[in-house]
Amino acid sequence: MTNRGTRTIHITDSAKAALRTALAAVTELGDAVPDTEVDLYLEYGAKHLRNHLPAPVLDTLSQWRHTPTAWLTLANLPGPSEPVPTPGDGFCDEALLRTPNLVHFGILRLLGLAPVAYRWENDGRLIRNVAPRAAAARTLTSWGYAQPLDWHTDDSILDHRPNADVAQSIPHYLSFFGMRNQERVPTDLLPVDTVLDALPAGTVQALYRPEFAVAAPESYTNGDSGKPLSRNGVPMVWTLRDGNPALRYGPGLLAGLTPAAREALARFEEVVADLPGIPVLVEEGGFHIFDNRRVMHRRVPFEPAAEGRARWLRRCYAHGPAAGSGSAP
Ligand SMILES: O=C(O)CCC(=O)C(=O)O
Ligand SMILES: [Fe+2]
Repeated sequence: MTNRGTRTIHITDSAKAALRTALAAVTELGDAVPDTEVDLYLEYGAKHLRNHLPAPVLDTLSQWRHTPTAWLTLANLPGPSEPVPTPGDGFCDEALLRTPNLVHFGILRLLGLAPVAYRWENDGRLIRNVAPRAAAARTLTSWGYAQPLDWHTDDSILDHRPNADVAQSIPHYLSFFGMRNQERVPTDLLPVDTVLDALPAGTVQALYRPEFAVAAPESYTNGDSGKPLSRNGVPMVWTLRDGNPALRYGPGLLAGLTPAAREALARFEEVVADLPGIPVLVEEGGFHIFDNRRVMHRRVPFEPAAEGRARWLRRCYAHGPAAGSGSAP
């Protein structure tokens, strides 16, 4: 499958090889893993990417900081120096993943974004291994695989307001590094403006009103205390500072608090069910980022490849620069 409708930036084999060699020689990390010293990964990853990615690629990444597109895909980046099997229980030894971590965090730094973790999700770790876990097969989480993950945005229960504390805010971006995807299962994207264009004006207006309640997703049920379990009186749609419409939505998680809100939610769900979306295939060595407010995403059910070889994406949430600051860090 090709990434239809999206432009993938393909890194040349020679740039990939030079980057791999440079990242393998990084000595400054010591025993640091991203959860202990993320700044080192951001800094040294970005430094070597600046030295080895072709100039047009660096230009595209730096332009993106000023005019971020709703998603961006890169292909042919270096993975681990030795093959690492897909973890079967959701976690793995980060020390084996220095190269992909330097690439992943280095790109986030070049894009002017800050990685984010929530203490009640994924053991509070920055990187989520989006990989099948037999015990979670039927769950509606990124460890599940036997059920569809229908159109949603992540962490829609969190605060959407631009000045909210980052630790309590809806993640601005989902970034992925592809470890393997031989099953060729895409992540489908659906832009919010496509959805709003397909709805009557009155429905759109109702979605902007703070007349909805939102509940926590399944991935929150085993978290630490401090996690929010519901939020009342919020809009489903709001406007970002750059004028783009933003959305919070998860199947079964939203409820209208007024008849108009309930009607708008029902219309929204009817329309969304019929919209096709755009498949993006994150392959081995691929990097993919999308705006969790400007697009919804979904994943079809799939049959994982043999143990250790199953689809494995590494996901990290990220936030843009502080609201109103205008420039990236
Ligand atoms: O498996 C995927 O492609 C996406 C899973 C997902 O919804 C997520 O990681 O938030
Ligand atoms: Fe998701």
